[in-house]
Amino acid sequence: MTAPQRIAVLNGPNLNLLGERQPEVYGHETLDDVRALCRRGADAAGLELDFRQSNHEGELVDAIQELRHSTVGLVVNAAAYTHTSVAIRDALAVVTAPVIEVHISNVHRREAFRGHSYLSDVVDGVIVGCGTQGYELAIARLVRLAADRAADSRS
Ligand code: DHK
Repeated sequence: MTAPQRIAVLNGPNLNLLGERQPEVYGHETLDDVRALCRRGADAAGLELDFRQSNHEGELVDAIQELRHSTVGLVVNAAAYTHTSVAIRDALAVVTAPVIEVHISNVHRREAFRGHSYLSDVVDGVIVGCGTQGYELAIARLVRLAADRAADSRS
């Protein structure tokens, strides 16, 4: 029997404070609410969920390296590191599974420095400004890509 397939969701700095942090920008849902939302999407597709958050760049790099061959898809909200981290970009470039970058807020309607992402051109898709629903949309996309890949490998 093959092991259940896994989808991973990585969250960067300050996202542990969702619900408390600038609710006018990030909304009222907590990170646990986001985890539950992701779990529903993964469960519906029969996938395991690996959901993590770190405030530390190196820990995020370690997590991406650890997950690089072991997931069917990766959702990443690198938060502020999106706009600064060549290290996270380089780690994501090695991931073999599809990666979707998510931002809760519409980064293009905020300070100019948030308009640039070091990650967007090494990932497969980007979802911004859809609130926490962006995670749900990202998981739906990864499930679809995994199904397409499975169908391709059978043909
Ligand atoms: C989250 C953050 O913490 C910010 O640093 C980014 C992103 C935007 C979000 O919208 O999810 O600029």
